[in-house]
Amino acid sequence: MNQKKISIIGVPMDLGQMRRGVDMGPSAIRYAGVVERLERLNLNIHDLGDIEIGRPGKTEEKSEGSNLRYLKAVAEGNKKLAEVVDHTIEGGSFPLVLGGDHSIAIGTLAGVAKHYDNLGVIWYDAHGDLNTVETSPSGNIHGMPLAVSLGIGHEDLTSIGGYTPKIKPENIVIIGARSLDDGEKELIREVGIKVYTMHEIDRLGMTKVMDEAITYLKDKTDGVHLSLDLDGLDPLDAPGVGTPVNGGISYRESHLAMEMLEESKIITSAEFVEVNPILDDKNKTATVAVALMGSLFGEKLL
Ligand code: Z70
Ligand code: MN
Ligand code: MN
Ligand code: MN
Repeated sequence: MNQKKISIIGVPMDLGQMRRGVDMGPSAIRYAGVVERLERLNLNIHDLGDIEIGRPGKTEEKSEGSNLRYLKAVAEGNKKLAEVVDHTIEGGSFPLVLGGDHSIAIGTLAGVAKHYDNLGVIWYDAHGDLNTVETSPSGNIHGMPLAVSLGIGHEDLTSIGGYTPKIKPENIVIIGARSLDDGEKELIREVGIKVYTMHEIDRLGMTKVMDEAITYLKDKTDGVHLSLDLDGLDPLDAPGVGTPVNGGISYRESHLAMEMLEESKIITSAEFVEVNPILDDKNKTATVAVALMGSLFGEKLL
């Protein structure tokens, strides 16, 4: 039988934001049983281990004339990640990337997008991650990866993989947004990104939101990357994240979303990010992440 091959890639990155500990996310997710869970689905799982991420000291936080934190080490780590993701797809395997903070989406998308003419992206997140050097309120690179992938941002980041942009605004759907900065709102309107905020999720229901998102992406894309930030979920269900925002997507709605994506067969790569075991409650958030991966890869209730 021709089994679907999945390659797990850990990225112990915590330099894209201020809360240390999210570098332990890949360990926490492995401890929560990701390999065993997916093996039960009769998938061919390869755990490629972790990408090596530099450990710069606090004094190396700001580099030459940039307000971006740990720019050099974030860029270096993402270059390595892009290579591994690229070779994973070349080898006919589905890349499943485990974060680490959301700055790693820069490398994941750099490795994925070169394999598609029109890559779609589902950005499941409380945030837009659409800040630029100019608009960022924090200097934290995990607030920038979607903008960087659109080709907007610091050149050391947009140039990763040797091409830019990675994605087009009309191929992006953001789901779960409830904490957008002014500059991000402006960019969303300016370039035209489809966003389902919590308002639309409550008004339409997750079924309609996912039906619409899938229909929106299906015909115009030749692959879709799922970038799932655990802070898209409500902090009651996923407390182990650096920037929890109340009023989020529930555990049940998130399972439904994953099940609908699985039925649609549109997802060609995925990453689960921002799991911080230091801030968590007995590895609850990593366990939720693994459960969602189960649904994304075909686990059924009956
Ligand atoms: C804010 C910033 C952010 C994730 C927080 C927060 C960004 N917009 N992203 N948590 N995953 O600093 O740019
Ligand atoms: Mn190569
Ligand atoms: Mn994010
Ligand atoms: Mn977020």
